[in-house]
Amino acid sequence: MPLTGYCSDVHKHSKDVDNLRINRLKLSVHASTTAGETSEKREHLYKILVIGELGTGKTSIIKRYVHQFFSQHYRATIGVDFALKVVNWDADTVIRLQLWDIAGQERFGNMTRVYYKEAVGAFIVFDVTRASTFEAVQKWKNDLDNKVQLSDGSPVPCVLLANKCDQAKEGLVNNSAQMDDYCKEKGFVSWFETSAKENINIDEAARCLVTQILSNDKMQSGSEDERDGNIISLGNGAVPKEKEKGSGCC
Ligand SMILES: Nc1nc2c(ncn2[C@@H]2O[C@H](COP(=O)(O)OP(=O)(O)O)[C@@H](O)[C@H]2O)c(=O)[nH]1
Ligand SMILES: [Mg+2]
Repeated sequence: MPLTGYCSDVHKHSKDVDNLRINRLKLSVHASTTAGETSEKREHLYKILVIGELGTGKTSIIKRYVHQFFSQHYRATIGVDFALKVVNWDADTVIRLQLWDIAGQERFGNMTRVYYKEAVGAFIVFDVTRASTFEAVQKWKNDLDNKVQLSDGSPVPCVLLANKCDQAKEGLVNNSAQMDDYCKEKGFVSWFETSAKENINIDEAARCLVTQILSNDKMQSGSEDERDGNIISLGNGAVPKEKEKGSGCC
C-alpha cells in the first residue's frame, strides 16, 4: 500500500494536526517525464472531515473511497482514524485528501475543536433508512460551522451524503426537489445519494467537494500567489461526472 493508509493510532493525531499546518502550502515538485523534460506539479494537502450519526456508514464510505473495499463487519474504533487518498487531479496537480473518521466519538453528539481544526472540507453522512439520522444532520452542520471556518471567515464547504441508497428510503430523501431546497437553505454545497456497499456516487461526491475546496483555495491564495508569481493551474479535470441523484449545485 504505497500511497494510501489507514491507522487508528491516537498518537498520530497530534502529529497529523501539526502536519496539516502545511495544508496552505502548495508544494512544487519537479517530475521527470519519459521524454526527459521536467514538469512542475502542484501538490495540495487537504483535511476533510467525515461526520454524522453512528452507524450511518462513515467508515464504510472512507474504506470504499480509499481502499475500494466494503465489509459488513468493521470493529468500532475509539479515537480518530485517518485515511489518505491521493488523487491525480490533472496533469499538473496532485491532491492528498486526509480523511478524518470520527471513529466512535459520534456517540457524544459533538466533537472537540481539535478534531475540526484546519479542516477545509467536510462530509455529513446520514442513513436513508433511518430518518432520525437525517434529523441530526442540522446538529452536525451547526457543530461544524460553530467550530471551524476558512481563513476568510466563510464556512467550510460541506457535502451531504444520503448513504445506503441501495436500501429502501425513509423521509425527505425521497423527494429530490425538497432535498435541493434543504441543502440550499442549510448551506450545503450539494448532496448525493451514496452507497458504500454498491460503490455509488462516492467518487462523484468527493470530486464535487474537492472542486469547491480548490475554488476557495484559489480565491484565498490568489493574491499571495500573484505576489510570488505562482498562479495555480486547475486544468479541466474539475468537472464532476454525471451523478445518479443529488443536487446539481456543483
Ligand atoms: N446496505 C448498506 N449498508 C451499509 C452501507 N454503508 C455502511 N453500511 C453498513 O452500516 C453499518 C455501519 O457502517 P459504519 O461504516 O461502521 O458506520 P459509521 O458508524 O458511520 O462509521 C455497517 O454494518 C455497514 O456494513 C451502504 O452503503 N449500504
Ligand atoms: Mg465508524
